[in-house]
Amino acid sequence: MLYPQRNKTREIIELDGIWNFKLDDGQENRLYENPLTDTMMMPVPASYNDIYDDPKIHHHIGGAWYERSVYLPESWSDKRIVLRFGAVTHHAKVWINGQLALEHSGGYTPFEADVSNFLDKDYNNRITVWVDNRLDFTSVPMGKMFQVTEDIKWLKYYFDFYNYAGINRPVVMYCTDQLFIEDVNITTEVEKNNGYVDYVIDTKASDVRLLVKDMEGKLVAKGSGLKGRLSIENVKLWQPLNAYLYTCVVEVYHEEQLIDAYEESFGVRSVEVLNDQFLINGKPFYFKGFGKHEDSDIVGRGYNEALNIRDFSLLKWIGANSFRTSHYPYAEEILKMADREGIVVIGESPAVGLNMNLFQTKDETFDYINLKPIKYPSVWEVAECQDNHIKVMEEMIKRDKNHPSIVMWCVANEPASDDKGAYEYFKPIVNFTRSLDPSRPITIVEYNGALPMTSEVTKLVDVVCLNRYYGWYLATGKLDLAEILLSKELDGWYQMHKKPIIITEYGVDTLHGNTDTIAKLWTEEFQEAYLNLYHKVFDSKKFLIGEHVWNFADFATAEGITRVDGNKKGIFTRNRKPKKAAYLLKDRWHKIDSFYYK
Ligand code: GCB
Repeated sequence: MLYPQRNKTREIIELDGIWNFKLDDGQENRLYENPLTDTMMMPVPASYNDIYDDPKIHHHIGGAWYERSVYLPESWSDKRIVLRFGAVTHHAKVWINGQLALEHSGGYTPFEADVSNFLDKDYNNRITVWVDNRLDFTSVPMGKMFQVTEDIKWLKYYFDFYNYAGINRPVVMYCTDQLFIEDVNITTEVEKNNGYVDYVIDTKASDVRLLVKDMEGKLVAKGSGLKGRLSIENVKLWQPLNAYLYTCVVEVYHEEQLIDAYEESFGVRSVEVLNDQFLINGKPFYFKGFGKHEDSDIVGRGYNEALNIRDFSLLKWIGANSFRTSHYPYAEEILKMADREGIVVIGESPAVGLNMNLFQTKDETFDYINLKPIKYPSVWEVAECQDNHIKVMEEMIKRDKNHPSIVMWCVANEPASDDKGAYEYFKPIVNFTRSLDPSRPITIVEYNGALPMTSEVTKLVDVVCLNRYYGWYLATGKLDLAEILLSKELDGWYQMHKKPIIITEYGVDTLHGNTDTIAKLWTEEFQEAYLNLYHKVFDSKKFLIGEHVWNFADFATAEGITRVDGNKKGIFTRNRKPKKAAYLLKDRWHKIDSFYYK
């Protein structure tokens, strides 16, 4: 799906700003039929949870209503008009002037529709959005409603970040001609000094012309037709931390008149997993960076431009070259920043927490009303989300395929890969992902409990990605033991599978300012000691090709007895202040080149 663009032929109306808002009364009533009454102000984009001092809004489970209106300019009268949401978490229904115009499930990918027929050109059109934050066993991610009595209910979700909801990303209306460019697909190959650009343009138009321009705006290649191959002589490659972007200008003509145009930027680079190396442009790359979150004060998971640029600045400051979009596809704007800054990205789907046992609490394993224990089933016996998982892989790849920064797809984070049924669940999803994008390697991130001989999914992936917490969740505080366990386990994975390994999570909860002469749990000194130990082990393994610390910054989670005001494994606080360990990483990573470290 193309990102909205303003150019010679396309116009945009931004619909961000203050919308009317109210919580659903639980009846899921027909509030879209008339203008909403008794509303409050709600910023868009933002999560609604932390804007007001009202626990009912913060803890809300269920539907919520948003509303605003829009006038269309005269010039749009014979145009195709599209309404597009960057992301609404997790389900949305949208009415225009009381008529249902679009519907979408999946809280981290965009959706749009041609709404021309719903709009009144002479009228202030009312847009009403119903947002639902509930999850179940069919959704990605999964969740479950526990209803003890009519009033006592909670939404259990099987992931460690706050279930922020609302219109979390920008909303726009844009217009195109009736004959328009639907999609632009670009893949590249490199051979000696030449770059090859293979393109496929989706459009009903027949006269399609392409121009490729370099960063100075100089024409470097020209083509025409719906598909083809262009070559760029003396090509400048997109390199980690040294990005170079070309622009492909696609134009559609009718009777020699320009009727639609779209400019897609792309980089020329190659990616390949060969033996125990991850090659970018033919050279072995070493991942240094973080698992992140889209998370900040007040706006929650709402798109936050200033914060995102600040984060890229900190990534550069600390010497990182990559991050993973844990645990959902991030805003398109963030990927554009990564393309431009040369930050390498592992693009992850929202399939987090297909591993309910990791998250069970006493409340869910004991039926208080009938006073008996409840047996927790294996996730593969209850998950009904395979179709939606495939759908979200498709949405993510269709949205993100042209970003040079994305070098690998992560199909899921920490599923119960060692439970019977994991292989059957993942095989069709991985096959589908490969068929849609054969150009990028694939991974599934393994949880603490999965071992080289028990994981059923390692044979499906190109790179083994492990989240490891020896010294924290296991062998708590015993770093000498942690060192032995980590080292042995890493050797075990490599010996058995002969695939390169990235540690996609390692880290400890650390309270900023909590310091001690003895490196005790939760102190800044312990975080440093833990990282030093892991780095010593990493440096002794040639097949270990990357280190992503968990997490870039402290972030909000559901309340719980192991979370003090959220997850504190950040190297930066939630306000982006460095903990002591930030300097340790800065020192280490600036000495590690992106290429040929191993
Ligand atoms: C994990 C999860 C991540 C959690 C982290 C933790 O393995 O992938 O979402 O936040 O552990 O801190 O427990």
